[in-house]
Parts: sequence; C-alpha cells; structure tokens
Amino acid sequence: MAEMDYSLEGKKVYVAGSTGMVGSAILRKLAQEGCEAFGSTRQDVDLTRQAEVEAWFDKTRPDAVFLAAARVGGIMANRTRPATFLYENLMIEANIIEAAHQSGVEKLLFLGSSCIYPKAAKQPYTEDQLMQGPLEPTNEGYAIAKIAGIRMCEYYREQYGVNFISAMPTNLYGTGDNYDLETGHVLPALVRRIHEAKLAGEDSITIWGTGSPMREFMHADDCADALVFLMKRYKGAEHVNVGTEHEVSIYDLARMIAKLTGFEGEIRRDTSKPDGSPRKLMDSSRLHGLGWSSTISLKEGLARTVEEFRALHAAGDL
Ligand code: GFB
Repeated sequence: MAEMDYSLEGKKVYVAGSTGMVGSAILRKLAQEGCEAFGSTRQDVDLTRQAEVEAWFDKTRPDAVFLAAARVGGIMANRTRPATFLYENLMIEANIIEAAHQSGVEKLLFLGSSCIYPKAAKQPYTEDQLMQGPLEPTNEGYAIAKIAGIRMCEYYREQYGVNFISAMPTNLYGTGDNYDLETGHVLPALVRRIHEAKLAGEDSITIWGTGSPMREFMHADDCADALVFLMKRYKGAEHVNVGTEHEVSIYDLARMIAKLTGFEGEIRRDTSKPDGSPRKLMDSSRLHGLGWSSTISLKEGLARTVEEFRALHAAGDL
C-alpha cells in the first residue's frame, strides 16, 4: 500500500458539495477518520460567487478540502444545457481552488469525471489519454469544465507548490441520487421507470437509445472510500482514475433492474434518443497499484439502491 501522505486526524475538513450524492458519501466516510468534517448548503455559501466563497474560507479555515461540488446531470441535461454545465462548473472550481490556495489549505482533492477523455480514446481509458482528441459532443461543456479543474490543480502545484490532487470517477450511483426522469443519469432513471411500470402493471418499458452502450457503474460509497484513500495516500500531479473495471450494457442494466423490481414486461428501445459514448471503461490500475480496490459489486449496490428507492417512493419522498 502507498505510504501515508496526509493524515486527516484532528484536521478541519471541508466537503464542498456535501448535500449531493458523492459529497454526502464522503462526509459519512469521514466520520470514521477522527477529523472535524463539515459541509455547506446553498444558504451558507453560493459556490458560484467568488466573494461568498472567499468569505466562507476566511470564516471556516479548513485544513483540507474535497471539491465534490458540481452541476451534474444525465445525457439529456448535459446536451440541452451546455452553457449552464460549463459556466457553473468553471465558477465553482475556480472559486474554491483559488480560495483554498489563498487561505493556506494543506491538501485539496478535485473530483472530475470519466467524460474528460476523448470520444475515440483507447479503451480502457488510461490517464495519459487526456487532451489527445475531440470530446463526446453530448457532454462537452461539462468535460471542458472538468479538464480545466484538472489543469488548475496541476498549475497551482507548479506555480505555488501546493498539494492539490485530482480524481476521475466513473459513472456513479447511490444514496441521494437524482431520480428525475429527464435530468437524471441512466441508472436512477431506469430504477424509477421500471419500478413505476411494475406498480402500474404495465407490460413494457422504454429505454433511451439502442441499449448497446457500455457503462462502468460505481456505488458512491465505494467511490467515497477511494477518495478518502487518495486524500491520505496520493500526492502526484497526474489525476487518478477511480472505477471498478466492470462494465455492463444499458440493456443488461435494465434487465438487472427488472429482475430486482419483479418487472416481467418487455424492454423496448427509443432510438430517437441519443446513445452518447458507445463505451467508457476506465483503466484504474494506477489506483489499484496504490493499494485500493472496489468492494461494492453492481449486483449488491443495485439491490441496495432499489430498496432505497422503494422506500422513498412509498413515502412520497421523491
Ligand atoms: O448516465 P447517462 O445519462 O449519461 O447515460 P452518460 C446515458 C446512456 O444511457 C445513453 C442511455 O446511452 C442513453 O441512451 N439511457 C437509456 C438513458 N435510458 C435512459 C434514461 O432513461 N435516462 C438516461 N439519462 N439515459 C454522463 C454525462 O454521460 O456521464 C455526465 O452526461 C457525466 O456529464 C456522467 O460525465 C459520468 O453516461 O452518457
């Protein structure tokens, strides 16, 4: 296992994005690390506003920062609102990275996404393929913002000598996900659509696209575990891929969800909707080489997610 670089014990640790799926998973994980972890809500600080972010860092004085705040969404949200995805993500990253530097933060971990890699990159994606070709057009705005965040961390390291690192997780799902059918990612959208079809006694559901794209899904708790590991044990300039190295087609994902929800109807395809990237498998050997590996299989994570969704749905809490 890689040597300890930064002990979190006794440290003040700010999780930007703590109300989101990944940020809340990081906060839960930090509860076992002997540190004073805290997040923020939009009432505390609007992270797209530089003066508010500076005031927040002056007031809270964190030692370490997880930058998990972002405007995120599924393929349709990304495709129809590229200006919002580019603008908000650039502002959040720039404000937090600069404020962290100004206030003397000891270590910062920036979170990106697997969509930073070129559309035609070799599979599985290795870290060195960044900026080697054009991006997938359906989420180019988001990807450009995330690439800028990676470069900011690298440049701040070079210019100021700070210990800022970046991690690129694969497609995530888990507790606190967005179950909206229009703006959400594929996994929560299919859990909702298939569960509701089962309850309504429908004999078919329709997935977007051809169903053949391949995706690598990781549970947010697994990802949070990897991120805390990296915060403690990684100090390199280059970003690190965070994935499980297991992939599944969208159609097979729908079949797994159908099995868990007891839905026995037909799975149809709406090919007027976009497929996006045909495949997005990441090479996570750098992370594995440091001594971390995933523990939540898709089967187990999906079963947990379907149970959580059932409870939310029954309580009318969506
Ligand atoms: O998670 P998702 O929306 O985004 O998955 P990406 C899109 C894939 O699932 C496409 C298919 O192949 C869709 O055709 N799909 C099938 C559906 N049914 C549905 C459905 O009901 N809802 C949705 N959303 N998709 C995201 C990026 O790309 O990946 C983000 O948009 C981010 O920026 C994330 O980087 C990791 O996997 O294509």
